Amino acid sequence: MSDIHELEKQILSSINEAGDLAALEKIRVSALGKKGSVSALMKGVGKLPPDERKSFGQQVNGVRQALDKALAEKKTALADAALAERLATETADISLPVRMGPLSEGRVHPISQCMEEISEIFADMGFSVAEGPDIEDDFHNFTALNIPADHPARQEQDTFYFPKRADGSRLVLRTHTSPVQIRTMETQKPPIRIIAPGRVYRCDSDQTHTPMFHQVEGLVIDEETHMGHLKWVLEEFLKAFFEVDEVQMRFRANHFPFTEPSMEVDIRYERSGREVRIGTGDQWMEILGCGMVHPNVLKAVGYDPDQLQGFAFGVGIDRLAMLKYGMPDLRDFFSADLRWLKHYGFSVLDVPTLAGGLGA
Ligand code: 2NL
Repeated sequence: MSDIHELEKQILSSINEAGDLAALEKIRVSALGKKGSVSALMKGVGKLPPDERKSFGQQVNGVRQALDKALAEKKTALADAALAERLATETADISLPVRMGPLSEGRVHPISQCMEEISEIFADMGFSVAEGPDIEDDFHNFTALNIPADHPARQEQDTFYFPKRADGSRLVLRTHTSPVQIRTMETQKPPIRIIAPGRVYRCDSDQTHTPMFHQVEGLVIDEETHMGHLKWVLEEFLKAFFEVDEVQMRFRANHFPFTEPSMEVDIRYERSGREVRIGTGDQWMEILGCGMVHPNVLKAVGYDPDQLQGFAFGVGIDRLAMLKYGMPDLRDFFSADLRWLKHYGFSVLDVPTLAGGLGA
């Protein structure tokens, strides 16, 4: 009997002295492993006379539990010590200047910067960012948005179509980011508050149009969101984006298949030299489209238009970026000219935040 306790004492003391995790594991295997000393005792239990079996078995079990506990405690202690050691020796001087290299040389494209800024502004109003595929099917890009088969927006010249598939259907490059909101409504329950920024594609190319451009759409769906909320959200967005205290907006009736009523929004601006000033002046510039989500769109995603309602809007990001950063030509965005990017690009380390100034 005393053998067991002698063995236990020995193992406990070697556990106590183990200098690292590898040594500890060796001790565990030599005691509790398949061929370990304690496991061997356990195997011997069967050979004992029946009247000794029970009490001996209990003792070996007790030893095993004590060893398990000691091993676990030592393991934690060793891990803590290893972490403390690393914290003490691996220091980083965060006040050192950034080393020359990709982080300091590279620039964030103004459009990426704008998308970050826009996401930051809407996040502050409780919106989250949704994403979806650039290649879409007809349902998500058109049908669910109340764009019927004979609608001009489906015409070949506007949409990049993929070749017909076996079933006759054709995939498209998304012509707006609306399909992202359709997919969100299909998979989530209201209330919904999202923006969907991203690339969109139209078969159109001239001085003011590129075949790929950037858009951000917003969507709010719940039981009582109305046009007053829409107006407030847009006003807050425009003020924050252009970093001005006041903006004046003008809502003009318009038509989109996916909203009813639909409106285009102009903002007041003026030119001073080559600069465009937003918020003051006597000129109006069309800046975005919006409206209350059409009941047919709600039906297409399985919502009940008698229970739910909300607004949506769409803004072109490229022109917003040109306005904000005073860039004269849209085509420079896509010319991949490093000199241009050095001039207009943003440092990787200038993360836009509302508190720190967006375009810092
Ligand atoms: C524009 C107009 C707009 C929307 C986009 C939208 C999305 C869903 C439902 C309803 Cl899922 N509407 N999007 C609504 C109004 C206008 O964009 O001129 N964009 C540059």
